Amino acid sequence: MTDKRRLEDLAIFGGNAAFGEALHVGRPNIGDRGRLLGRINQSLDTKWLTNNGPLVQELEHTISEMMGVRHCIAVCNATVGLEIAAQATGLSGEVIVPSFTFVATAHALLWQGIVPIFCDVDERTHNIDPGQVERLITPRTTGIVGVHLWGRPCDVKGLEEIARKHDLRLLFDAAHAFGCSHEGTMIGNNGDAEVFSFHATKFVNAFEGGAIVTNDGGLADDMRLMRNFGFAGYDKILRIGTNGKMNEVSAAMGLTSLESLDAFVATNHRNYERYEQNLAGVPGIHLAPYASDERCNYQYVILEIDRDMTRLSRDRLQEILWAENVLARRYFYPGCHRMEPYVSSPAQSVLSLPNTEYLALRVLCLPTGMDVNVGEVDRVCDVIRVAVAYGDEINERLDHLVARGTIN
Ligand code: T4K
Repeated sequence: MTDKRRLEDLAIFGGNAAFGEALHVGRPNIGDRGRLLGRINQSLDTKWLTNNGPLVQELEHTISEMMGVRHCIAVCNATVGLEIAAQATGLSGEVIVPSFTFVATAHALLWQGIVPIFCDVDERTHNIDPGQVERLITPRTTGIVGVHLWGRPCDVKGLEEIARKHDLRLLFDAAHAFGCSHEGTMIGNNGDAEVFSFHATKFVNAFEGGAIVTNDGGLADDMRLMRNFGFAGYDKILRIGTNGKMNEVSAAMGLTSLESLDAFVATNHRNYERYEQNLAGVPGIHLAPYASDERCNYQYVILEIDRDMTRLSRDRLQEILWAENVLARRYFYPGCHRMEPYVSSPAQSVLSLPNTEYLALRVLCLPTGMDVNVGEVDRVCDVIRVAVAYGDEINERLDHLVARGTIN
């Protein structure tokens, strides 16, 4: 175990790395392996591997019950789920989305020829700012996609009001928000539909997977058809569709993951509180808060780094952590509007997204999940504390090493 107290203790200056093995953001939670393998065996025994199999149906039923939502359509991943939801709600032309999100939110639209129009986020909540949405509406706008970033709910009411007023469809990318509530109601009940991700890195995973949830029966029927090429029977195609089906092995993992949901949340919560305690007095380091009166999954531990106070940029702090084998991530740098193909698109050239730019330079995501214990959280925090305590000296030394070409 490494004790980090002085500058020389940091691995970036030759000290021993705090971790022998990499500490990842998004290490999968596995759950009860026996239950998982039992379910996979069941699928092998019955030779029903995919196409709306019994495990997929059970998963859909379980999710609907948990959310208190009428319909759940399990899909192969959230990106395809968003594509299906966008098609089913008739999105076309332009759709307003935040830029501060994983690029899949925007890609799911552009992949279908819908132009994402990037909106700025609220600096405090990191979520799309309804106050900015309205000024982006044009005659070509057909909808809004809100993202509950880090599992913290969007201003749902604000977005609903705008959607109603301008007759727009409203979807939510709820990839981060499984098991979270908003004003006492589970996420999954808002807008026309919401889409969850069960990617391996999500706290509830299905290897790859996702779910579209909605209270609109007509929309649900349509999305079920779309998930399976538009088939309504062996030879009957009712509409255009894709292959968005979840397979039985994924559903087996999803169901097994759900059985451990409470344990996963408890561990995430414990780790979050430990980070909070450890970093409370560190100047310039702010932990993005979760509402104590809502259900939260705590799967993202998000730091905001105020460079004026820490004297260290977010990128320098990340470098220091990586040298210690703590693979902290710059989610979602640099913002979709700064990525191809959006950055080269004339539609985006007039955009000014100051809060997105500001956050994209300040946010750092720290490791948590079942693979991270409190002792490890303490060691990560020790590194951050030393780094901030010696901010100016670290900069001086690193600038010197960069100038000499020793590091980049
Ligand atoms: N909307 C939002 C807001 C999203 O955040 C996402 C996905 C989506 C939509 C789309 O959902 P899906 O279509 O994927 O269902 C990860 C995930 O790949 C991505 O799903 C997720 N968001 C995003 C936030 O994070 P990256 O860029 O971090 O890389 P990745 O997945 O290669 O690895 C992350 C870390 O996890 C690595 O350090 C290694 C570790 N890892 C990863 C995998 C896959 C493991 O230890 N084991 C594994 O099996 O994207």
